Amino acid sequence: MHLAVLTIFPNMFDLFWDHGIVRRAIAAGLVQPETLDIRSFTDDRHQVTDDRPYGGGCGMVMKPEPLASAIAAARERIQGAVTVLMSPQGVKLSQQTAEGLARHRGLIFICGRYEGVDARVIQRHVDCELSIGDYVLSGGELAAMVAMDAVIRLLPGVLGGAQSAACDSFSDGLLEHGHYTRPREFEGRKVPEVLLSGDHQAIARWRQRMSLGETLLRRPELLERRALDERERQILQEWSQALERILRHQSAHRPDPLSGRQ
Ligand code: 9D3
Repeated sequence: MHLAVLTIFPNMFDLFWDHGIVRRAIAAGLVQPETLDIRSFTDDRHQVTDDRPYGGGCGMVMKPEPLASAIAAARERIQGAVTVLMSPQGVKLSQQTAEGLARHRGLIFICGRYEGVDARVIQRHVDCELSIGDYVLSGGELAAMVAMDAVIRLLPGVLGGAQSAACDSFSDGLLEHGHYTRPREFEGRKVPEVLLSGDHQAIARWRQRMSLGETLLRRPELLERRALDERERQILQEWSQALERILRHQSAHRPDPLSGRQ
């Protein structure tokens, strides 16, 4: 996949391209990255990329001409690419949107700075706008890295069998169970016995039970919008019964109304 980034801070991407899975994907030829400096598409002596907003107001706006030229240059290099503007007004990135982006042969990420980008560039040259969540960043660069990271690990061949994208908890719609490695006891806490048992079926069942339990407690909305199979429904029934049992036993601890004690 071809990935182009348009930014006024191209150096911010050096570390991103140079580490971990992203670096491996590039080395394997699965990702062809390029970073274009929007400033190099200006034609004035001071290479200005921003200007004051018409109508007044605080902050500056990204000038349309250098950005439009940069987009044209990127489109020229990557035929058929989709242009994605990183923006707080965009649709929120999810595993599902990452999967959609991963299907294209090329993506051009545009990183805004200042208060925003001239609206006419967005109307004419941007295919979609993407946010990474409801908090304020100083620009689109980190957001573009987040989006590209999520996309790159979905590309065929990027992850080995041992850590295939199909194993990722979010592609399954559930949170993950806890993970454990040596030593068997750390700061007084033991690794759950079943993980040492060698009983692969029991281990798989335990993991599924913990995964559903974690999701129920921390992100119940994930369970609400997901179809549950027979086995998953049964495990949730068991969690529910465990809770009911605890609550029923509470009657045994109820303060005696005549004892005078709370
Ligand atoms: C004062 C109004 N702000 C809009 C919420 C202005 C503003 C804040 C931050 C304009 C641009 C930015 C820079 N942010 C991004 O470019 C950005 C972003 C973000 O701030 N949060 C989540 N996702 C993204 S994607 C790009």
